Amino acid sequence: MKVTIVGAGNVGAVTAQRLSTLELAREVVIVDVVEGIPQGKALDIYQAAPLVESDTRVIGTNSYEATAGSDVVIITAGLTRRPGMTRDDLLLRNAYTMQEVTRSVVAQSPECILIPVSNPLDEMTYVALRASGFDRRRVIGMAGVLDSARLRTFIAIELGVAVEDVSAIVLGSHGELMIPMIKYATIAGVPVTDFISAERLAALVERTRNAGTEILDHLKTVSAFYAPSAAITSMVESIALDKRRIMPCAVLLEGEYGLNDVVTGVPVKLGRNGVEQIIEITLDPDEREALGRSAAGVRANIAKLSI
Ligand code: TXD
Repeated sequence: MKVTIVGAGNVGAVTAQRLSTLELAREVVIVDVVEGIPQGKALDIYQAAPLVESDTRVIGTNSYEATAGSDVVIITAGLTRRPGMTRDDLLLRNAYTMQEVTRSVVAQSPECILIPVSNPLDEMTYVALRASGFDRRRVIGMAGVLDSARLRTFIAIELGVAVEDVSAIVLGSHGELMIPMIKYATIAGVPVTDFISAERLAALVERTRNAGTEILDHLKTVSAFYAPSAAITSMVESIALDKRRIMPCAVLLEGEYGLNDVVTGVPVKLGRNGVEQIIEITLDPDEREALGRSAAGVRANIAKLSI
């Protein structure tokens, strides 16, 4: 596997480190517009190779030639919201970046699988899909894996149980309108509702919705990046090893869940070809309505973009 990461910021660099430590790729290429940053971070990560016993080559660059023939390309390029910047400003700025980056990536790696990460995630995944001209199976936004990990962590903390025994899935768009599916959350196969009161569960759901903001409040100037990079890595692992794990990912819907021409988070089977299957789980009427509302928010934003 050859993996390119566009954006040598916090998420990009930690993802490169995780991929190389786990030796999930033969080569990891980090690209950024800022001169020196991808080169320096790549070299630093590469120099850990003998210590972590990894043979992954890690390369940093400001141009796309070295990315040629990548199997997977992760796009973390873009801005995070600054004071005085509206959400719409961010949407337009990052959409422009996502479009430019996607075109550059695709010119070098026409067969790759794209994993957009930049925010607003669902909208950026739509932009990458349209800019690439790829089949929807090869454009897979990362958000649900992170949001689900956050919910699983909070449930494990609440009960003092091993996180690996907690299973939970979060659907919908990445943001306040995400839909933590408590109905399907289990602990060692037993419904979570057998363990935690409805009131406490509502609090855990709320904490999950605000998990990114909670971290931002602590860090002030940068947003979360350790768990996001772990989420990206588990997606890459499922693709690289053709594990066919079921993970919530942001994909284009074409009729599934009654939604069309919009990207939102749903469970998919991830394998060597990207999305091997979109899984339609049974939703209650209120859950279906919440998913519709979540998707409507994304659709309204997409309409603001000239794509
Ligand atoms: O769940 C999720 N999807 C997310 C999304 C979880 C965490 C972070 N999320 C979003 O990912 C976040 O809101 C940002 O939009 C991206 C990247 O987050 P990160 O924390 O890594 O941001 P940084 O540290 O600011 O890094 C962004 C890098 C920085 O080095 C810029 O120089 C670079 O992107 N950048 C570019 N690289 C290449 N090409 C272009 N055009 C470019 N523009 C900026």
